[in-house]
Amino acid sequence: MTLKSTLVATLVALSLTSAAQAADTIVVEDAYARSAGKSAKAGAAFMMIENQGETDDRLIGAASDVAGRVELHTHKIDENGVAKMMQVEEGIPIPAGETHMLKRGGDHVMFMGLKAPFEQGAMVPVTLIFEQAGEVVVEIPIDLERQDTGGHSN
Ligand SMILES: [Cu+2]
Repeated sequence: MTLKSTLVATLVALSLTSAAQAADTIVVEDAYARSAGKSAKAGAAFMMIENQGETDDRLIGAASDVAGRVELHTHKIDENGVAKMMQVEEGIPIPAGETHMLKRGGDHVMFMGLKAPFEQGAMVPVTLIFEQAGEVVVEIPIDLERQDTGGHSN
C-alpha cells in the first residue's frame, strides 16, 4: 500500500465513522402514518424525534416515494380561532438532548398527492432530512385506527 492510498483509506474510514455517529444521535420512535379515508389524496405521519446528541438539530425536510409532495407542516390558530395547517419553511428545531413530538393537531410530515391509498398495516418508507444528522430513513407503519388522546383529528 502506498502512502497515498493509505491516506485515502483513512479519510474514507473517518468520514464513514462521523456519518454513522451523526445518524445515531437522532432516534425516531412510535411513528405512524394515516390518511382521512380510502379516497384521501393526502396523508400525514406522526412520531417522536429524540436528539441524543450534543448539538441542536433541525428537521428541514422529508421525502417519500408514496406521494407527489412531502412537506413539513404545523397547525396554527388563526385570528378567528380556527386551526389551520401550514408548511413550516424554517424547519422544526430538535434541541440537543430533547424530544420533539410530531402529533395530531401539531407538527407533522404531510404527504400530498398519494400515489396509492394508505392501507392499514402497510409500511411507508420516509427519509427525514436533518440539518446536522443528515438523512435518516424510517419505515413508518400505517395505522388508520389509532386515536391519540387529547389530540385533534387531522
Ligand atoms: Cu399537513
